[in-house]
Amino acid sequence: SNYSQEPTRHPSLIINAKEPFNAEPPRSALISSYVTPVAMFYKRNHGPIPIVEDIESYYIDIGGLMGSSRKLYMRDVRSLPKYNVTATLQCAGNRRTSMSKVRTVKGVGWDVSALGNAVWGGAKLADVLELVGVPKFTSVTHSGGKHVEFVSIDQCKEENGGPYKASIPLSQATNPEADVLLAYEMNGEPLNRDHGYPLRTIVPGVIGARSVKWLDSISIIAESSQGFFMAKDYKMFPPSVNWDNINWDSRRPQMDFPVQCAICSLEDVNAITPGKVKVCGYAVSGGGRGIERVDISIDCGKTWFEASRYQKPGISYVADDISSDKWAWVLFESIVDVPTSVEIVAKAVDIAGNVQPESVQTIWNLRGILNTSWHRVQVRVGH
Ligand code: MTE
Ligand code: MO
Repeated sequence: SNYSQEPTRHPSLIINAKEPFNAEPPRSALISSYVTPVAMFYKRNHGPIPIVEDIESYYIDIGGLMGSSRKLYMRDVRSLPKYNVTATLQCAGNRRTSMSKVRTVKGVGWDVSALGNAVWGGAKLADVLELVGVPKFTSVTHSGGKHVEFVSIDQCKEENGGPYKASIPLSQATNPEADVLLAYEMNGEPLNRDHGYPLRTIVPGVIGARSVKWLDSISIIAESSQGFFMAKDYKMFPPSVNWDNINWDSRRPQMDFPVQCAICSLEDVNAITPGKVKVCGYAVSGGGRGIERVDISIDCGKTWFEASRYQKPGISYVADDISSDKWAWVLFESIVDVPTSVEIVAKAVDIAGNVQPESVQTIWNLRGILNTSWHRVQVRVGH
């Protein structure tokens, strides 16, 4: 593996690890547009960025526990109906740095920007699987297939130089309403190398780790993928588990992400003049659960008031609005009067009534995933 042919990236990205390249935008970039520009979208890799030169001869193999197998070329993918799905992709390690302050965790550190909201264009996986004889709404094939595994062409050190792999249940893959895509576009442009050129999976509402980039093959398998990132990573353990007593098989691979929000208009280091302060950020939940509410407090959670939410700038968001983007974040905004130095807190509630936990201590886990605790920023009033 080597890193001599990495793509060029935007200079304002904050680099959390150089090789493999892992970077997130500054907080403020996330709230400057509803759809995150490709250049400002976080980049999460486990190896060098692959190069696919000849798009005409590029294909993915589809096979496994099913009727038939075949090679799928880009022209085959493009011949299927094209869908544009607005979906927020979020790394399970988002906000890991603040969890690591409780107790050391393993993994790349991230502030609050290991996520982004994009319009993904491509074919539905449910349509692709139909091409090889797997009907819509199948949960098990005649030969016992229950999961769909995606294998990449990249080379990851955790796989000893082998490819990145992940799987999702067949029932989700064959459900057109789940909007699982084989995507070749991001925000109306061909995917770029960092984000999976020429073809990647997008699994809306699920942690980013299952949206495999740079596809090489897809296969129907009986059990969930035994790849490192499914079996030995991206699982949520209780706070009592440490590296001496960990039993990876005791937990299932994390799929949906929980309700999350973060304030992006302020950093802990900001010194402001007393008066009105704009508190803006994002809120998102997994599994297609929309956001019901975002609450703001400036007295450590004793009293709260509600922020306004929108998906289209200027139009407030209604959680049960049929036209709302169910896989996508809402942005929120609130004007707060800050007379003295305070901690500003935000928490979101999703449409199932799930609410973010108050403290990061209670959800600490050794891999540092799913830090969805109330988001706090310290605002210093200076002069
Ligand atoms: N796919 C491959 N082939 N290799 C990877 O390292 N990283 C995963 C996922 N798909 C990864 C991958 C993880 S952990 C995340 S969070 C998302 O891709 C990040 O996607 P992005 O870099 O397009 O933001
Ligand atoms: Mo991730």
